[in-house]
Amino acid sequence: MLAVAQRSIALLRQAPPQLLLLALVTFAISGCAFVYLFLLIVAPIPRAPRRSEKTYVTILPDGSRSSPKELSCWIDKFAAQKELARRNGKAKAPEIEAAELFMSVVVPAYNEEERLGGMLEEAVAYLQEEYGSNGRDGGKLVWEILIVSDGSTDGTIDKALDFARSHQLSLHPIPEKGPWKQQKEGRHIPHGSIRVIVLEENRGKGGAVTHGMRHARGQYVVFADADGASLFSDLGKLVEGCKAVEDAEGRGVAIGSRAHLVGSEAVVKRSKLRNFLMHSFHLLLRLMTPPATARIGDTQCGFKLFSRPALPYIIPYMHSEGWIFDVEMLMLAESAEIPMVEVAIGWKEVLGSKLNVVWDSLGMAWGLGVLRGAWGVGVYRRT
Ligand SMILES: Nc1nc2c(ncn2[C@@H]2O[C@H](COP(=O)(O)OP(=O)(O)OP(=O)(O)O)[C@@H](O)[C@H]2O)c(=O)[nH]1
Ligand SMILES: [Mg+2]
Repeated sequence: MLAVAQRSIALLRQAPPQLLLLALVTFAISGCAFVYLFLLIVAPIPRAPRRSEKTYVTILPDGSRSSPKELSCWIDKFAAQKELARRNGKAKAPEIEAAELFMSVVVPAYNEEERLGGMLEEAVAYLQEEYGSNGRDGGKLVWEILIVSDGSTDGTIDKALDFARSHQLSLHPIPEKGPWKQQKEGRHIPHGSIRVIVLEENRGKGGAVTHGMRHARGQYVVFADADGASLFSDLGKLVEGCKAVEDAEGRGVAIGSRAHLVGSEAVVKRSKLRNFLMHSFHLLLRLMTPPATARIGDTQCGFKLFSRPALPYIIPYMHSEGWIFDVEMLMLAESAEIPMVEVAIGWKEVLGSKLNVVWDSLGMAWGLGVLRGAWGVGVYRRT
């Protein structure tokens, strides 16, 4: 082995410099081509939404379940306008269609029949109190909740619709148990506030969130986990934070953050392995992401708010279907120079997490590597 190496080095020494240079360039080009091809094969490309996934069901005023209705989809209209502008040689990108209501809440839900009720109870309590007149006196809706069932095989869909029915029909709905505070009675909500979208097959949290955000009608769009771990009433802080940093086009992102809780009881109580993996992931993030994303203390919190004008710069270019999607969203926002702000929120450990600490951490590290590589070599495009 040593002899072979020595012979090769001797041969290289004898070779003319032009030949050496050629060998080096060929080696570099084939290396780049290999990396590009590899990333082309492994980088996830989301599947197109199926016909049924572009519909929703809700509860009608008489309490019955609606037949599937067409979802309004800003992204389809936006893409069509963009294509038209391109054909007409216009350089300026079109604007996203106007909001129909103030707040859209997207809830990704994978087998969440146990946890969804408590989260919804808190969400509607806050939304109805804060943006009160939702649909009152036949008026327009002010908020909506889009529950995206991510190929759930349990009773998630029925749970969501039962919640909508009981809260819209009864004057005194029986409150669901929530992780934060118990109310004496549930909140009465107008019909149509809750829409259920069903993905035929499981895509992962990133796929479910992105799908919901393609169909949001709000001026602000927040996604929130179905487990109710984030203190929902901190939504107001996110809105304030976002408004404070929005640019001239109204673009802004507010990132719910648990970074201030590191060292607190809730985090310390987590297993040593989980905390170790969390810190390793943060280190990896800091090394591999561009500066504004790298500065964010908590990229993974399931409570992030986007102003509507920011959406066309992020949602059409999303690829990640799994847990790493938050990082992709933030990197896209950063590359479009959208102002971002991290906002400390209340948070609570909720039983029933489906996260597999070891496998999902490995998956996240792999996902981050592929994402960064695909960005670097141009497999993922951002315009
Ligand atoms: N595990 C999992 N969750 C999904 C999936 N698709 C959507 N989700 C939703 O993603 C959200 C986060 O799931 P959790 O199990 O609470 O995971 P987490 O919040 O990242 O982790 P914890 O901090 O342990 O709670 C929930 O609303 C899930 O229902 C999926 O394919 N798998
Ligand atoms: Mg959770």
